[in-house]
Amino acid sequence: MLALVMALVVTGCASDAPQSALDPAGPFARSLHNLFIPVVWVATAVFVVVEGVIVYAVIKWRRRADDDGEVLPAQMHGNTKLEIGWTILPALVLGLVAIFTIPVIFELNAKPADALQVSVAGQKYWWGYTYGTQPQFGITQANGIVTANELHIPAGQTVNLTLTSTDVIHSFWAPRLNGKRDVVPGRSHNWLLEADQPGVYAGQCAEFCGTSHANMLLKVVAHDPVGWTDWVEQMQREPLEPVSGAAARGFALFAQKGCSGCHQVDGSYEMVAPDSPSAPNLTHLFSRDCFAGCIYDLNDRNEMEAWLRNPQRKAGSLMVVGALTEDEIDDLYAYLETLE
Ligand code: HEC
Ligand SMILES: [Cu+2]
Repeated sequence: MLALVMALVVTGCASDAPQSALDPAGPFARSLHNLFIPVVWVATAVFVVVEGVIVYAVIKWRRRADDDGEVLPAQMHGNTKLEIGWTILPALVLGLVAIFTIPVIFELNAKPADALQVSVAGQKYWWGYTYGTQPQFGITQANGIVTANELHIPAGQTVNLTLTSTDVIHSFWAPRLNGKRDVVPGRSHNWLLEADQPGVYAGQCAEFCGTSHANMLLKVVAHDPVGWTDWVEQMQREPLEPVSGAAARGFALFAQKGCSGCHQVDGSYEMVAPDSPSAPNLTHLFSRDCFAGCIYDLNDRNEMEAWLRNPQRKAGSLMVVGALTEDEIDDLYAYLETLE
């Protein structure tokens, strides 16, 4: 029993956990944390008092060895004072918790107009992000910025996410920056994020959404002001269509093999087939570090080639392609690499 408890306790600990709500890195996550910790202590106090009384009673009034059981203890039913007491006391405790909780609910549901606005689309099994034109954040391009899986934000600034889904219910969760928010088809939910410091913050889909739910990770990349300007500039640059060599062959294959039926590349391939599953916009694929729900390393060429060979290596993936030869894969890779 003790070994089991110890095992549970030990698996609950990691000194370098990248995705811990107990290590808040921004004001919204901190508000939740500041609520969570005192409530845990209140709950602990209640637990100790209630369990203490139970253990005391069980020991004090246990059946003794010399008790033959012939004389029953006094039988009683109900104690009005006690029952009123243990109804009112928990109500008071919960009322106290509510006093601190309610302002945080309002804080987390605010929709600050001066925040960076990003639309987030949860889909099987990846995250799509669209930033509309917002000159105050450097985004001047008429069609904004579209990217996937990695959400880039300026550090120290409030970001207002608008969450939508076209398939099933997902949940957006970047624990060090805020709690979870459901992403529900037919509805639009708001959620705030803010990171104090530049850095990379891990997250994931937190609502079971199908076979590859566990492979639907995300990353929030918070930039310092210079890094943010650079990123925005890179995202607004239109990639050049390759004119010769492997990349040009890959560019042609991108249409021939049906990739352009699902994937958009701004300026080159802009019409996806109406019945295709929604797929990540690849215009600036190589501005990212991870792909396919952030489970593969984009800087590892082998991972990308393995993906093109068999996108079903991610269970339940909605990417379906016919068999490609190794030469075709090399050419496609050469083209994808130009999308930075
Ligand atoms: C039937 C639609 C469809 C076709 C056709 C298709 N893809 Fe995909 N692709 C997807 C979907 C959906 C994903 C996201 C999968 C996931 O993460 O679960 C994806 C993901 C990707 C990614 C990773 C992008 C990212 O940022 O996560 C790359 C790269 C990619 N596809 C390249 C290609 C290439 C090259 C072809 C043509 C050989 C192709 N795709 C054909 C639907 C498609
Ligand atoms: Cu999901």
